[in-house]
Amino acid sequence: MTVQDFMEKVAARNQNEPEFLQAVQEVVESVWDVYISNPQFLEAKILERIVEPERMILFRVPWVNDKGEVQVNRGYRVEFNSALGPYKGGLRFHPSVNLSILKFLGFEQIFKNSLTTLPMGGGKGGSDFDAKGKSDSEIMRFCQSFMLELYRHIGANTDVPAGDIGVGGREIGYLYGMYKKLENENVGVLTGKGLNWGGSLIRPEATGFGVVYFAEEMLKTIGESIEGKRVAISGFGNVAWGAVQKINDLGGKVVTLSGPDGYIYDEDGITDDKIDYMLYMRASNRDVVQDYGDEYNVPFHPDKRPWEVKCDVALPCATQNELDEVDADNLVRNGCICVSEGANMPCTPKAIEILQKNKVLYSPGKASNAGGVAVSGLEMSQNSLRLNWTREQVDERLHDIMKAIHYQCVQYGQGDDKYVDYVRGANIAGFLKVAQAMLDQGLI
Ligand code: NDP
Ligand code: 2IT
Repeated sequence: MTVQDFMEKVAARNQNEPEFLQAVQEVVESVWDVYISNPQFLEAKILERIVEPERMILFRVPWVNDKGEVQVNRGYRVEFNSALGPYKGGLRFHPSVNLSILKFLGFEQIFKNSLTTLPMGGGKGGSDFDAKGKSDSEIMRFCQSFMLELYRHIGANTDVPAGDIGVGGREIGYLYGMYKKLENENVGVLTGKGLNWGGSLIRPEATGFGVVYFAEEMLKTIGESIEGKRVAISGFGNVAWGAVQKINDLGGKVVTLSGPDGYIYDEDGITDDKIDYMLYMRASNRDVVQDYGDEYNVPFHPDKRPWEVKCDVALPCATQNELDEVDADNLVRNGCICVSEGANMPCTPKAIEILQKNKVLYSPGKASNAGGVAVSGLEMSQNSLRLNWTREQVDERLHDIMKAIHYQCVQYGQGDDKYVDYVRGANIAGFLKVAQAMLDQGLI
């Protein structure tokens, strides 16, 4: 059997799911040699089993808008793999959401969670709900209706959702309120909760902080650091917000942000005094980055991506497939030395090939954006202990976890020329732990 034979079978079973197949292809290519040289894995058909979700739940989400009109959305939860612990992963609310996207995200989450060193399985969920232009009460009613079905499938020891695109602290609050009303219990069934009701310090910043900690580790391998570097960031959501803060802390300068409408270029940098404006833009539900350009009188480039500007480090933090081969060529030509993914699968396979061929330090999201789910894991620990750790305690653990993930990538991904293939490293390290756990637990 070859990778191609294997992928043909997966493709036949998962038609019209390009994002899912893209994610599977990458992992299968990375782990293939390890897989076929281990008779136990082969006999137990670990890879065939790992690409099949343990359970997928699809449901109707009816709600009423401010005009009194009935609306219908679709809700999903993909419970992909529980070998390492309860299913764990975010909820995405975005009009583009479909089964292919949630299966790709759930699949990636298995290996990401494995890399964190914490006991968490992989899952993902969400809805095609579009928050753009919706009022706060509409968002609340939608979240309540969504939980009215989801609650029976999740639990603090079963499946623990969190945020992703379109789901932040506000949405988690409405979802948690409804869960509590239905189950009459206060438990760590969701993460990303508010600080006064079970949330963890640093969780909002965690993904962005983690991406930058990871980039710092990558840069160290070539004797470099974030200090003094020009950084291009895409998105202006939760992940981008945390990354900007940490880049500033470490003495770098972020010169771009982007949205579905284009990107802004701020030569003076997104300095600390401008960071709160990112929160304002997200909470406005307008979904445009042009507002930043107007507010600070800096250039806005409509319908363009930030990868055409000169930068040393690029952190794609918006969404999947937002950096293609043309963008990768531009980055290489402009002297970019490090691309670390904040979003899930933002670089296309061709872009990755170009970056790696040019020996640019490149890390896949499952390694570099794992800080978010890692601190979610720490939130679960604090909930179980009924204790809150300090900012410093959580940040230190996060930093240590990002270093541990980096170490695993180097261990399995470093080649003879010392260049680290972080894709191979992350996939093999993440896979081995899950595969062994599946073997240990028998045919389930
Ligand atoms: P947010 O909703 O806070 O921000 C997402 C940003 O990306 C927004 O600016 C959003 O604009 C933009 N965006 C979404 N879709 C598109 C699109 N098709 N084209 C251009 N821009 C788009 O989400 P997060 O910051 O939480 O998530 C960003 C990425 O990071 C996602 O890939 C997510 O999976 C990943 N991630 C998130 C983690 C977390 O803890 N939050 C953890 C690890 C990874 P708009 O909504 O208006 O389209
Ligand atoms: O993609 C991700 O890792 C997340 N959206 C965070 C998941 C979580 O459970 O915190």
